[in-house]
Amino acid sequence: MTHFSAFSLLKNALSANENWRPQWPAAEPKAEYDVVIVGAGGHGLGCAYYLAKEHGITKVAVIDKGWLGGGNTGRNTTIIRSNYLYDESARLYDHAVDLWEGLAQELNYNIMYSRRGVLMLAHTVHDVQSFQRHIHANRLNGVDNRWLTAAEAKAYCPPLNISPTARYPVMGAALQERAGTARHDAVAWGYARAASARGVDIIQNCPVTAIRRGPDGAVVGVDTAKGFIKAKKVAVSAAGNTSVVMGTADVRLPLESYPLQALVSEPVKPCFPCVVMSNTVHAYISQSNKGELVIGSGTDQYTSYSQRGGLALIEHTVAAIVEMFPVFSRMRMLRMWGGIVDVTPDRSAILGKTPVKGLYVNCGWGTGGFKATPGAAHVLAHTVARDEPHPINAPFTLERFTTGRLIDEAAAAAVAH
Ligand code: FAD
Ligand code: PYC
Repeated sequence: MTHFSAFSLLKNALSANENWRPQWPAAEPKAEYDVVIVGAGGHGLGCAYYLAKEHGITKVAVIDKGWLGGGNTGRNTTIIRSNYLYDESARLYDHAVDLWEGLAQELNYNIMYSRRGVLMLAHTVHDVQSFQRHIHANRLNGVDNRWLTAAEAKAYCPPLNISPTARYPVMGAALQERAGTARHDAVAWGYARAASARGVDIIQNCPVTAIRRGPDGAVVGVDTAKGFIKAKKVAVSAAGNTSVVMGTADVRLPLESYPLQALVSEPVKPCFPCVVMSNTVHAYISQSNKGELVIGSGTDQYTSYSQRGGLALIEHTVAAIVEMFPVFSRMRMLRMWGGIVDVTPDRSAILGKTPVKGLYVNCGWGTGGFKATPGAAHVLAHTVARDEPHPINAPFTLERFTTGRLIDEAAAAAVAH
């Protein structure tokens, strides 16, 4: 693997950039692995990387039905933050933010992590109370978050319209300065390259059709489009398709899969310094390094596996964006797309062991799992390697839906998300 450095950039520039080696080889499945990971998104690839690096487990295959990063990892709007209400969530997402900060150096790959700050706008008295509660809870957990008045929010984000007569008047905002964005594809590519360099096989265009269990009920491997692959352990990290994959092992999960859409504008010069989210109107916006405004909305109202959403929702989102940022009213939109997000009843992830020996699951990230990528991957690797949860993911069990020990971020946010 070529090490990226000023020297290697210069050397390759002198040969017209024609001598770069492939970043990872295309692998064909072997007959057997210690661990098979279903899903080559950021979470699955990251898990493979940490299994190899921190636990010395390198007989690992990451298998994807399509191209790596082609699921939600490559479709998301890249917002990273850790301002969740509950202690369990704060620990998990802040662990991820800690890892994001050093990830480019760790992977020797420019993942373009940008600490540009995330502003969450309050438009109602209820929003004000809810965000202030979040701020207090976050600060008790050592997570940075502070309250801004409407004028302070405008000073932080000059294009924001704070007219009190607006349809969605801004009554203030919660600001997490440590939050920001990263380049989504680069996260998948960086983990893939680093995992492959440690011996992991990355197998693309190979759907896993079933998880196979032996006579004692334990996992014995996976059936795939390229034949059966024996495995001592299987970890499923298949986002919106998780319930389908896990169903083949007779494990039922409390998941619903919904389309979630986003869109980008034509590129313009840098004009938008941070990320702004408005949960109440289901619209959020940032500017990519290419200059496009990256805009997203809430989930569609119906379950689907179609990877595209309805136009009505996007129309509503764009109308809200134009009210909050009238300066963008003449921008042209370039393209829109959708991903399938896996939503749990309490809007928190399921990350850990399952009732089936040797089978692990990482799902239920819904609309918000990109920010968790390094943290989730790190604790999933720990769980798979040791067959016991890391203290950070210990509360994120499947059993909580029978014991009632929920981590109810849905109720905490008081918006559908
Ligand atoms: P994925 O990247 O989806 O990877 C799962 C992989 O499993 C896929 O590549 C898929 O092809 C593969 N797979 C599925 N079934 C099979 C099978 N049978 N066999 C083999 N492979 C299979 N989160 C944030 O934190 N911030 C955001 O701003 C944000 N914005 C979003 C905007 C949109 C439009 C969408 C759709 C999501 C957004 N999210 C956001 C959520 C985030 O993208 C996901 O939670 C996260 O990327 C999930 O990562 P993953 O690696 O688990 O899943
Ligand atoms: O979780 O911050 C988030 C998010 C923003 C857009 C989609 N998810």
